[in-house]
Amino acid sequence: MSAKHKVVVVNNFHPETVAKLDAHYETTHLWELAEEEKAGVLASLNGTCEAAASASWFCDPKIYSLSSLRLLACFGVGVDAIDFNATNEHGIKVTNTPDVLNDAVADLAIALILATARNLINADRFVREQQWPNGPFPFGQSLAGKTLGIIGLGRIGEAIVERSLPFKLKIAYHNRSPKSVPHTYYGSLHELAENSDFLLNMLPGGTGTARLIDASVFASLGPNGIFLNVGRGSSVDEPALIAALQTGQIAGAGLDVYAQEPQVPATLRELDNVVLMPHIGSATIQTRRAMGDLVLDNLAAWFANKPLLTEVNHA
Ligand code: NAP
Ligand code: 8YV
Repeated sequence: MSAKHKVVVVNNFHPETVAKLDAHYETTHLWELAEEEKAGVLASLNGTCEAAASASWFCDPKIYSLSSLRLLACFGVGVDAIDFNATNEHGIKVTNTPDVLNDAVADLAIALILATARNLINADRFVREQQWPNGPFPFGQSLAGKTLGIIGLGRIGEAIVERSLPFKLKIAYHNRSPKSVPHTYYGSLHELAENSDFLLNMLPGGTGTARLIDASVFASLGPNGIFLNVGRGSSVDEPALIAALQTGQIAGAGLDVYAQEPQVPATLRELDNVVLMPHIGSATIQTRRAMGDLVLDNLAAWFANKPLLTEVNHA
């Protein structure tokens, strides 16, 4: 029997997948080592270990000191935690887990649209706190005929559109360039915001999108507008969002992602016009399993000298 290939597992990104990695490979669990041990252990793997697996949204930069590393197989689609200067410099290929999570994330986006438009979380509290006998719950907003503006219409955005059309929402979007889709394109983020009832952010993180959605975008969205963020917290100026919610500059927000996860500012948590989720877009048993299997499939392809399934092209 041939020896198992070595794989460094950077963090405990999905215990079920990590167990499968442990079964298939000779693994080193980097996160279980003391900080002062890591450099020595990685140095001892030099020359015999060429692959690592990590969460895509957080990584340990010490992994780049493993100079024989050639593949970093990431769990997650948004690869904003990966240092592409380091991977390019060291000739490390990076894979991620696109598409298999589109449905779950799109479902959560729709849930946030409904929860904010119909004030569902407060309505639940209203019943539990026995407020109903004192009078009816305030009316919400209908979806039919309203415009959903999507910032970053890509794979997940398309899955959101597919779910939005049966709710009779009209679709508009802003990307850096228009796509061949039958939805209204706005070359300006502000124009999209002005023409949207629901403004949903699906942008990736990273320096290219940092704080792109700022106070001026919330001013354009206006006092009846609802902002939704299922992309990345880093692309939003969070203090500006909180100020817009506090002053009624926008009507409400539904958020799955934040600037400094898992920290959510108290000023946001105390507002009644927001629905807050703990970054659970892809968090279903089936989706996380599919993401993990894609990590395993990319590693298997690498060790079999076959083309990678989902390489991130980050020129
Ligand atoms: P995708 O297919 O690459 O879509 C992203 C879209 O954003 C692209 O269509 C791109 O179009 C547009 N875009 C990128 N930079 C832009 C910019 N500076 N200005 C305007 N538009 C820009 O990615 P995806 O698979 O849909 O995933 C999107 C993101 O969702 C991920 O990167 C991740 O951060 C986030 N995510 C969140 C969760 C969650 O649990 N909440 C789960 C999965 C993913 P152009 O290139 O034409 O501009
Ligand atoms: C998860 C995500 O939060 O894929 C992404 O970019 O943000 C989500 O799927 C993450 O991958 C969980 O580890």
